[in-house]
Amino acid sequence: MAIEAVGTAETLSKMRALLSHVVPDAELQIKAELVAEINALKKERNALILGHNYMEPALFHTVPDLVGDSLGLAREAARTHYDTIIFCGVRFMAETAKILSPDKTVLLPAKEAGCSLAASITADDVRALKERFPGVPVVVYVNTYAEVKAEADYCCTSSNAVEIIQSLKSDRVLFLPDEYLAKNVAEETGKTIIVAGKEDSGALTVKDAGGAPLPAHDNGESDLIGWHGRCEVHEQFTVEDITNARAQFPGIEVITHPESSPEVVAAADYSGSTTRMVQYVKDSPKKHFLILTECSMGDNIIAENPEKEIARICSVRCPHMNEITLEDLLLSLRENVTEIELEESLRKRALTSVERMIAVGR
Ligand code: CIZ
Ligand code: SF4
Repeated sequence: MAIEAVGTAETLSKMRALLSHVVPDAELQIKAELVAEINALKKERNALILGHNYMEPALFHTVPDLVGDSLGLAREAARTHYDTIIFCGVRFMAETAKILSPDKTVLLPAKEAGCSLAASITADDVRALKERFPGVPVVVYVNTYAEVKAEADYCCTSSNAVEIIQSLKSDRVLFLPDEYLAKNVAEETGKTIIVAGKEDSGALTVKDAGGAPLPAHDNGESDLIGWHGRCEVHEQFTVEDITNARAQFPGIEVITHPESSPEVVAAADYSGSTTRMVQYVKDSPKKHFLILTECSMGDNIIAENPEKEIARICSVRCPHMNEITLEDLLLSLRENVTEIELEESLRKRALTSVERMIAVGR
Protein backbone atom coordinates (compact mmCIF):
# COMPACT_ATOMS: atom_id res chain seq x y z
CA MET A 1 0.00 0.00 0.00
CA ALA A 2 1.16 3.51 -0.76
CA ILE A 3 3.28 5.15 1.89
CA GLU A 4 1.89 8.36 3.32
CA ALA A 5 4.69 10.89 3.29
CA VAL A 6 5.31 14.47 2.27
CA GLY A 7 8.51 15.23 0.37
CA THR A 8 11.58 13.20 -0.48
CA ALA A 9 13.21 13.12 2.99
CA GLU A 10 10.13 11.73 4.74
CA THR A 11 9.53 9.29 1.86
CA LEU A 12 13.11 8.02 2.11
CA SER A 13 12.88 7.43 5.84
CA LYS A 14 9.62 5.46 5.39
CA MET A 15 11.17 3.45 2.54
CA ARG A 16 14.19 2.63 4.70
CA ALA A 17 11.95 1.45 7.55
CA LEU A 18 10.10 -0.88 5.20
CA LEU A 19 12.74 -2.03 2.76
CA SER A 20 16.29 -1.64 4.11
CA HIS A 21 16.63 -5.45 4.43
CA VAL A 22 15.72 -6.07 0.77
CA VAL A 23 16.77 -2.99 -1.23
CA PRO A 24 20.28 -1.43 -1.12
CA ASP A 25 20.34 2.05 0.42
CA ALA A 26 21.80 3.69 -2.68
CA GLU A 27 18.78 2.46 -4.66
CA LEU A 28 16.35 3.68 -2.00
CA GLN A 29 17.95 7.13 -2.13
CA ILE A 30 17.58 7.33 -5.90
CA LYS A 31 14.01 6.05 -5.89
CA ALA A 32 12.67 8.11 -2.96
CA GLU A 33 12.51 11.22 -5.10
CA LEU A 34 10.49 9.45 -7.80
CA VAL A 35 8.18 7.91 -5.21
CA ALA A 36 7.52 11.30 -3.57
CA GLU A 37 6.76 12.84 -6.95
CA ILE A 38 4.45 9.98 -8.03
CA ASN A 39 2.50 10.04 -4.76
CA ALA A 40 1.98 13.82 -5.01
CA LEU A 41 0.98 13.70 -8.69
CA LYS A 42 -1.43 10.81 -8.30
CA LYS A 43 -3.37 12.79 -5.66
CA GLU A 44 -3.43 15.83 -7.90
CA ARG A 45 -4.75 13.73 -10.81
CA ASN A 46 -7.13 11.67 -8.66
CA ALA A 47 -5.64 8.48 -10.11
CA LEU A 48 -5.63 5.01 -8.56
CA ILE A 49 -2.40 3.00 -8.78
CA LEU A 50 -2.63 -0.80 -8.79
CA GLY A 51 0.47 -2.87 -7.99
CA HIS A 52 0.69 -6.50 -9.04
CA ASN A 53 2.45 -8.90 -6.65
CA TYR A 54 5.35 -9.16 -9.16
CA MET A 55 6.33 -5.49 -9.02
CA GLU A 56 9.82 -4.72 -7.71
CA PRO A 57 9.84 -3.93 -3.95
CA ALA A 58 10.73 -0.21 -4.25
CA LEU A 59 7.58 0.25 -6.35
CA PHE A 60 5.30 -2.37 -4.79
CA HIS A 61 5.63 -1.05 -1.21
CA THR A 62 5.52 2.67 -1.95
CA VAL A 63 3.08 3.92 -4.61
CA PRO A 64 0.17 1.48 -5.20
CA ASP A 65 -3.14 2.16 -3.49
CA LEU A 66 -4.04 -1.50 -3.93
CA VAL A 67 -1.79 -4.54 -4.31
CA GLY A 68 -2.62 -8.12 -5.23
CA ASP A 69 -3.26 -10.44 -8.17
CA SER A 70 -4.59 -9.43 -11.55
CA LEU A 71 -8.26 -10.26 -11.15
CA GLY A 72 -8.52 -9.08 -7.53
CA LEU A 73 -7.03 -5.73 -8.53
CA ALA A 74 -9.24 -5.33 -11.60
CA ARG A 75 -12.36 -6.13 -9.57
CA GLU A 76 -11.48 -3.81 -6.69
CA ALA A 77 -10.57 -0.97 -9.03
CA ALA A 78 -13.97 -1.27 -10.76
CA ARG A 79 -15.67 -0.57 -7.43
CA THR A 80 -13.81 2.72 -6.88
CA HIS A 81 -14.76 6.25 -7.92
CA TYR A 82 -11.41 7.08 -9.56
CA ASP A 83 -11.63 7.90 -13.23
CA THR A 84 -8.02 6.96 -13.97
CA ILE A 85 -6.47 3.61 -13.09
CA ILE A 86 -2.78 2.92 -13.64
CA PHE A 87 -2.06 -0.80 -13.68
CA CYS A 88 1.51 -1.65 -12.67
CA GLY A 89 1.49 -5.11 -14.19
CA VAL A 90 1.47 -6.50 -17.72
CA ARG A 91 -0.84 -5.72 -20.63
CA PHE A 92 -3.35 -8.56 -20.19
CA MET A 93 -3.89 -7.35 -16.62
CA ALA A 94 -4.56 -3.76 -17.69
CA GLU A 95 -6.96 -5.15 -20.31
CA THR A 96 -8.83 -7.10 -17.63
CA ALA A 97 -9.19 -3.86 -15.67
CA LYS A 98 -10.56 -2.13 -18.78
CA ILE A 99 -12.99 -5.02 -19.42
CA LEU A 100 -14.44 -4.41 -15.95
CA SER A 101 -14.15 -0.59 -15.98
CA PRO A 102 -15.10 0.61 -19.49
CA ASP A 103 -15.76 4.17 -18.38
CA LYS A 104 -12.44 4.64 -16.63
CA THR A 105 -9.17 5.61 -18.30
CA VAL A 106 -6.87 2.60 -17.82
CA LEU A 107 -3.15 3.20 -18.26
CA LEU A 108 -0.27 0.73 -18.57
CA PRO A 109 3.04 2.39 -17.68
CA ALA A 110 5.00 0.47 -20.34
CA LYS A 111 5.08 0.15 -24.10
CA GLU A 112 4.80 -3.62 -24.39
CA ALA A 113 4.74 -5.52 -21.08
CA GLY A 114 3.71 -8.80 -22.70
CA CYS A 115 3.52 -12.31 -21.21
CA SER A 116 4.66 -15.63 -22.69
CA LEU A 117 1.35 -17.25 -21.75
CA ALA A 118 -0.85 -14.52 -23.22
CA ALA A 119 1.32 -14.52 -26.38
CA SER A 120 1.03 -18.30 -26.80
CA ILE A 121 -2.53 -18.27 -28.14
CA THR A 122 -4.61 -16.14 -30.50
CA ALA A 123 -8.34 -15.82 -31.07
CA ASP A 124 -7.82 -17.74 -34.37
CA ASP A 125 -6.21 -20.60 -32.41
CA VAL A 126 -9.25 -20.78 -30.12
CA ARG A 127 -11.60 -20.78 -33.12
CA ALA A 128 -9.57 -23.61 -34.71
CA LEU A 129 -9.79 -25.61 -31.47
CA LYS A 130 -13.54 -25.05 -31.28
CA GLU A 131 -13.85 -26.39 -34.81
CA ARG A 132 -11.73 -29.42 -33.98
CA PHE A 133 -13.59 -30.09 -30.70
CA PRO A 134 -17.15 -28.90 -31.44
CA GLY A 135 -19.48 -28.28 -28.51
CA VAL A 136 -16.70 -28.52 -25.92
CA PRO A 137 -16.82 -25.57 -23.46
CA VAL A 138 -13.79 -23.28 -23.46
CA VAL A 139 -12.16 -22.06 -20.24
CA VAL A 140 -9.27 -19.60 -20.58
CA TYR A 141 -6.78 -18.54 -17.95
CA VAL A 142 -6.89 -14.85 -16.99
CA ASN A 143 -3.38 -14.58 -18.55
CA THR A 144 -4.81 -14.06 -22.04
CA TYR A 145 -5.62 -11.05 -24.21
CA ALA A 146 -9.17 -9.70 -24.53
CA GLU A 147 -9.57 -11.25 -28.03
CA VAL A 148 -8.98 -14.71 -26.55
CA LYS A 149 -11.26 -14.11 -23.55
CA ALA A 150 -13.92 -13.01 -26.06
CA GLU A 151 -13.80 -16.48 -27.69
CA ALA A 152 -14.15 -18.30 -24.35
CA ASP A 153 -17.15 -19.45 -22.35
CA TYR A 154 -15.41 -18.93 -19.02
CA CYS A 155 -12.35 -17.16 -17.71
CA CYS A 156 -10.50 -18.55 -14.67
CA THR A 157 -7.60 -17.79 -12.35
CA SER A 158 -5.14 -20.21 -10.78
CA SER A 159 -7.24 -20.00 -7.56
CA ASN A 160 -10.55 -20.96 -9.08
CA ALA A 161 -9.57 -23.16 -12.08
CA VAL A 162 -10.50 -26.40 -10.30
CA GLU A 163 -13.82 -24.95 -9.11
CA ILE A 164 -14.72 -23.68 -12.59
CA ILE A 165 -13.86 -27.00 -14.28
CA GLN A 166 -15.83 -28.96 -11.70
CA SER A 167 -18.85 -26.68 -12.09
CA LEU A 168 -19.19 -27.43 -15.81
CA LYS A 169 -21.77 -29.98 -16.83
CA SER A 170 -19.52 -31.32 -19.56
CA ASP A 171 -17.37 -34.43 -19.74
CA ARG A 172 -14.75 -32.52 -21.69
CA VAL A 173 -13.31 -29.03 -21.38
CA LEU A 174 -10.88 -27.02 -23.48
CA PHE A 175 -8.60 -25.47 -20.85
CA LEU A 176 -6.23 -22.88 -22.37
CA PRO A 177 -3.42 -21.84 -22.74
CA ASP A 178 -1.18 -22.94 -19.83
CA GLU A 179 -0.05 -26.55 -20.32
CA TYR A 180 1.32 -26.88 -16.79
CA LEU A 181 -1.66 -25.28 -15.07
CA ALA A 182 -3.91 -27.62 -17.08
CA LYS A 183 -1.84 -30.67 -16.10
CA ASN A 184 -1.87 -29.59 -12.44
CA VAL A 185 -5.64 -29.13 -12.56
CA ALA A 186 -5.99 -32.54 -14.25
CA GLU A 187 -3.89 -34.07 -11.46
CA GLU A 188 -5.97 -32.43 -8.74
CA THR A 189 -9.31 -33.40 -10.26
CA GLY A 190 -8.31 -36.89 -11.45
CA LYS A 191 -8.97 -36.00 -15.10
CA THR A 192 -7.09 -37.20 -18.17
CA ILE A 193 -5.50 -34.63 -20.44
CA ILE A 194 -4.23 -34.15 -23.98
CA VAL A 195 -2.30 -31.08 -25.09
CA ALA A 196 -2.97 -29.23 -28.33
CA GLY A 197 -0.52 -26.89 -29.99
CA LYS A 198 0.60 -25.37 -33.24
CA GLU A 199 3.40 -26.45 -35.55
CA ASP A 200 5.62 -23.76 -37.13
CA SER A 201 3.48 -24.23 -40.25
CA GLY A 202 0.43 -23.15 -38.23
CA ALA A 203 -1.13 -26.64 -38.29
CA LEU A 204 -2.92 -27.78 -35.14
CA THR A 205 -1.35 -30.79 -33.35
CA VAL A 206 -2.65 -32.81 -30.42
CA LYS A 207 -0.47 -34.86 -28.09
CA ASP A 208 -1.10 -37.14 -25.16
CA ALA A 209 0.02 -36.10 -21.66
CA GLY A 210 3.45 -37.61 -22.28
CA GLY A 211 3.94 -35.65 -25.51
CA ALA A 212 3.27 -38.43 -28.07
CA PRO A 213 1.29 -37.22 -31.13
CA LEU A 214 -2.31 -38.38 -31.38
CA PRO A 215 -4.09 -39.18 -34.65
CA ALA A 216 -5.83 -36.34 -36.45
CA HIS A 217 -9.20 -37.66 -35.37
CA ASP A 218 -10.04 -37.03 -31.77
CA ASN A 219 -11.04 -40.26 -30.00
CA GLY A 220 -13.06 -38.29 -27.44
CA GLU A 221 -11.49 -40.04 -24.48
CA SER A 222 -9.60 -37.31 -22.67
CA ASP A 223 -11.37 -35.04 -20.18
CA LEU A 224 -9.25 -31.91 -20.56
CA ILE A 225 -7.74 -30.49 -23.72
CA GLY A 226 -4.87 -28.14 -22.91
CA TRP A 227 -2.66 -25.89 -25.02
CA HIS A 228 1.12 -25.70 -25.24
CA GLY A 229 1.58 -22.24 -23.60
CA ARG A 230 3.99 -21.85 -20.71
CA CYS A 231 5.01 -19.16 -18.25
CA GLU A 232 8.63 -18.47 -19.13
CA VAL A 233 9.36 -17.83 -15.45
CA HIS A 234 7.68 -20.75 -13.69
CA GLU A 235 8.73 -23.31 -16.31
CA GLN A 236 12.35 -22.73 -15.23
CA PHE A 237 12.02 -24.26 -11.76
CA THR A 238 13.14 -27.87 -11.41
CA VAL A 239 12.77 -30.71 -8.95
CA GLU A 240 16.54 -30.43 -8.49
CA ASP A 241 16.12 -26.88 -7.14
CA ILE A 242 13.85 -28.34 -4.47
CA THR A 243 16.07 -31.35 -3.72
CA ASN A 244 19.11 -29.08 -3.33
CA ALA A 245 17.26 -26.70 -1.00
CA ARG A 246 15.97 -29.56 1.16
CA ALA A 247 19.50 -31.05 1.39
CA GLN A 248 20.94 -27.69 2.44
CA PHE A 249 18.13 -26.59 4.75
CA PRO A 250 16.34 -29.62 6.22
CA GLY A 251 12.73 -28.83 7.16
CA ILE A 252 12.46 -25.93 4.67
CA GLU A 253 8.90 -25.33 3.42
CA VAL A 254 8.82 -25.18 -0.38
CA ILE A 255 6.03 -23.22 -2.04
CA THR A 256 5.38 -22.74 -5.72
CA HIS A 257 2.83 -21.66 -8.31
CA PRO A 258 0.65 -24.02 -10.42
CA GLU A 259 2.21 -22.51 -13.57
CA SER A 260 5.24 -24.69 -12.65
CA SER A 261 5.54 -28.25 -13.97
CA PRO A 262 3.49 -31.01 -12.28
CA GLU A 263 6.79 -32.58 -11.12
CA VAL A 264 7.80 -29.36 -9.33
CA VAL A 265 4.31 -28.94 -7.86
CA ALA A 266 4.41 -32.55 -6.60
CA ALA A 267 7.84 -32.04 -5.01
CA ALA A 268 6.78 -28.78 -3.27
CA ASP A 269 4.86 -28.59 0.01
CA TYR A 270 2.32 -26.09 -1.29
CA SER A 271 1.26 -24.63 -4.61
CA GLY A 272 -1.14 -21.74 -5.08
CA SER A 273 -1.90 -18.43 -6.74
CA THR A 274 0.21 -15.39 -5.85
CA THR A 275 -2.37 -14.18 -3.34
CA ARG A 276 -2.53 -17.59 -1.72
CA MET A 277 1.26 -17.86 -1.53
CA VAL A 278 1.48 -14.49 0.23
CA GLN A 279 -1.19 -15.61 2.70
CA TYR A 280 0.39 -19.03 3.19
CA VAL A 281 3.75 -17.59 4.29
CA LYS A 282 2.02 -15.07 6.56
CA ASP A 283 -0.16 -17.71 8.27
CA SER A 284 2.39 -20.53 8.49
CA PRO A 285 4.04 -21.23 11.84
CA LYS A 286 7.16 -22.36 9.90
CA LYS A 287 10.23 -20.11 9.79
CA HIS A 288 12.15 -21.28 6.70
CA PHE A 289 10.78 -21.13 3.17
CA LEU A 290 11.90 -21.57 -0.41
CA ILE A 291 9.62 -19.54 -2.65
CA LEU A 292 9.71 -20.73 -6.25
CA THR A 293 8.06 -17.90 -8.10
CA GLU A 294 8.84 -14.59 -9.74
CA CYS A 295 11.87 -13.12 -7.98
CA SER A 296 10.44 -9.71 -7.01
CA MET A 297 7.42 -11.37 -5.47
CA GLY A 298 9.88 -13.31 -3.29
CA ASP A 299 11.43 -9.96 -2.28
CA ASN A 300 8.02 -8.53 -1.45
CA ILE A 301 7.19 -11.49 0.77
CA ILE A 302 10.57 -11.13 2.50
CA ALA A 303 9.89 -7.42 3.11
CA GLU A 304 6.57 -8.25 4.77
CA ASN A 305 7.85 -11.14 6.89
CA PRO A 306 11.12 -9.91 8.41
CA GLU A 307 10.98 -12.55 11.15
CA LYS A 308 11.04 -15.44 8.61
CA GLU A 309 13.97 -16.77 6.62
CA ILE A 310 12.98 -16.92 2.99
CA ALA A 311 15.07 -18.12 0.07
CA ARG A 312 14.21 -17.54 -3.59
CA ILE A 313 15.95 -18.04 -6.90
CA CYS A 314 16.65 -14.54 -7.99
CA SER A 315 17.89 -15.25 -11.47
CA VAL A 316 14.24 -15.73 -12.35
CA ARG A 317 12.69 -12.29 -12.90
CA CYS A 318 9.84 -11.84 -15.35
CA PRO A 319 11.25 -9.62 -18.14
CA HIS A 320 7.78 -8.29 -18.89
CA MET A 321 7.01 -7.27 -15.32
CA ASN A 322 10.50 -5.78 -15.21
CA GLU A 323 9.47 -3.26 -17.85
CA ILE A 324 7.37 -1.41 -15.28
CA THR A 325 9.61 1.14 -13.57
CA LEU A 326 8.98 4.11 -11.28
CA GLU A 327 10.32 6.34 -14.09
CA ASP A 328 7.72 4.99 -16.54
CA LEU A 329 5.00 5.26 -13.95
CA LEU A 330 5.79 8.95 -13.44
CA LEU A 331 5.74 9.48 -17.21
CA SER A 332 2.43 7.64 -17.43
CA LEU A 333 0.90 9.96 -14.82
CA ARG A 334 2.27 13.02 -16.55
CA GLU A 335 1.46 12.10 -20.14
CA ASN A 336 -1.42 9.61 -19.91
CA VAL A 337 0.50 6.77 -21.56
CA THR A 338 -0.18 4.02 -22.55
CA GLU A 339 -3.97 4.06 -22.64
CA ILE A 340 -5.72 0.71 -23.02
CA GLU A 341 -8.52 0.77 -25.55
CA LEU A 342 -10.85 -2.10 -26.39
CA GLU A 343 -13.46 -2.18 -29.08
CA GLU A 344 -16.84 -2.26 -27.29
CA SER A 345 -18.35 -5.44 -28.78
CA LEU A 346 -15.10 -7.31 -28.12
CA ARG A 347 -14.98 -5.96 -24.55
CA LYS A 348 -18.54 -7.11 -23.92
CA ARG A 349 -17.81 -10.63 -25.18
CA ALA A 350 -14.68 -10.82 -23.02
CA LEU A 351 -16.71 -9.51 -20.07
CA THR A 352 -19.18 -12.38 -20.47
CA SER A 353 -16.47 -14.97 -19.81
CA VAL A 354 -15.22 -13.01 -16.79
CA GLU A 355 -18.74 -12.56 -15.39
CA ARG A 356 -19.52 -16.26 -15.82
CA MET A 357 -16.41 -17.07 -13.80
CA ILE A 358 -17.41 -14.63 -11.06
CA ALA A 359 -20.90 -16.19 -10.96
CA VAL A 360 -19.37 -19.65 -10.30
CA GLY A 361 -17.08 -18.66 -7.49
CA ARG A 362 -14.27 -16.29 -6.71
O1 CIZ B 1 -3.44 -13.49 -12.08
C1 CIZ B 1 -2.36 -13.17 -11.61
O2 CIZ B 1 -2.19 -12.16 -10.97
C2 CIZ B 1 -1.20 -14.06 -11.86
C3 CIZ B 1 -0.39 -13.79 -13.01
C4 CIZ B 1 -0.91 -15.08 -11.10
C5 CIZ B 1 -1.52 -15.34 -9.80
O3 CIZ B 1 -1.47 -16.50 -9.40
O4 CIZ B 1 -2.01 -14.43 -9.12
FE1 SF4 C 1 3.47 -14.03 -17.94
FE2 SF4 C 1 4.94 -15.65 -16.43
FE3 SF4 C 1 5.61 -13.08 -16.62
FE4 SF4 C 1 3.41 -13.80 -15.27
S1 SF4 C 1 5.51 -14.29 -14.73
S2 SF4 C 1 3.58 -12.14 -16.75
S3 SF4 C 1 2.69 -15.59 -16.48
S4 SF4 C 1 5.60 -14.59 -18.29
